[in-house]
Amino acid sequence: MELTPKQQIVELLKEAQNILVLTHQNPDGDGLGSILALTLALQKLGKNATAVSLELPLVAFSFLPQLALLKQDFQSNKDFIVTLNTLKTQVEKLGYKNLPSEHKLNIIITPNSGSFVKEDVSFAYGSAKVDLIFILDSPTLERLGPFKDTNSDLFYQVPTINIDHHAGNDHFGKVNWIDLTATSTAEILVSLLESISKDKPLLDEDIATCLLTGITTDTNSFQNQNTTPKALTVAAQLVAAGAHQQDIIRSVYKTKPLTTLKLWGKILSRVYEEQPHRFIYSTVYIADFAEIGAQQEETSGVIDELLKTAPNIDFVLLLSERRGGVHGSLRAIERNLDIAQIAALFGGGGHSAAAAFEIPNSNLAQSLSPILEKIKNFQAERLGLGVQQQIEIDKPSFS
Ligand SMILES: [Mn+2]
Repeated sequence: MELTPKQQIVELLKEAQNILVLTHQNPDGDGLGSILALTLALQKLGKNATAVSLELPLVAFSFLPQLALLKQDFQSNKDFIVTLNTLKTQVEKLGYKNLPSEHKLNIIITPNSGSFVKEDVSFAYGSAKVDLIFILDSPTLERLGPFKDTNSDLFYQVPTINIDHHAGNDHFGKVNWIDLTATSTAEILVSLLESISKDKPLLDEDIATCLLTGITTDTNSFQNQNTTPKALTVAAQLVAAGAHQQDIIRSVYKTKPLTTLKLWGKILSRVYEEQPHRFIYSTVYIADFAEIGAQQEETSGVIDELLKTAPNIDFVLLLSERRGGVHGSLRAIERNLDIAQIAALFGGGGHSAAAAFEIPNSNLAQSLSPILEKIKNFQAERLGLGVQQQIEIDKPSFS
């Protein structure tokens, strides 16, 4: 009988001792909360688990428990092993001599009798000191960013477990647990933790706080359409286990640096309404970030917390100019609109309620009008704007 991904993970964990836990580049609340929670849980089981994120977490996540566990660098074992065949000749003495001026190291082997020949020597690479890798909340290996490039050997040598909830996940792992109905990777982990330690419950205050952070941020504090009864039940379970829900809300939702408020002010002052195409958009320029001293990431939130509250529209678009291109963030308000279709017009993607796209090597001066034109055409077709007159003639009672 074939094992489920969860059962396969439980089996792999029985053998594994040195475990690496990773998430995507620029980790969000779900990525960070998930790797911290899993690392803490594995350590409780006596495993040598290490969470690595090359970037420091955003200030908003500094409340997360045990953040010090997070390593900003990682060296996989790159030992070079010289093997000597001692079947015919035994070693009497072993030494080495460093010759820095010649950039050489001599390894000196003295036989007890007879002599060694060239054929007695062979070379190998040490196996990585990692025997299992978890990759959490990352739809592709590429999303790991620079970590993937500097440790590419590791992903060939060591089995990888891919746990995620994104529709675009490309099943890069040896084991893939992709649950599209889960709000977050953290929600999937709650079920995993129950299975890997049936006798002794792993949830404690810290682990529960990390996991609740993932569910809270990926549902935008239980406001998004993706908030399922299951997510609420799991969240209740985590609060009961001691999760510090108020810390999460205060740090993630009720505290904003001044630079963020100023940046959001700029964005709000530039909101344009496109009617009858039923959307609003705003723009933020590289010069704005420089002037305010704000970081790129500080735009996140303005769209969900403020722009989305606009009335009589189907969706919101925020265009931010970045080094190397223009980034578009989209959020649907109208339930029957799959916003990923609009992102796809520009080669992007996402979920039906939230999606994004990237226009490389461009700036807003070049790309703003063509982007708006394409979206207006899409909406005109969708809403039947061009043929409105005809509809009224055909169906006089339409109004
Ligand atoms: Mn997530």
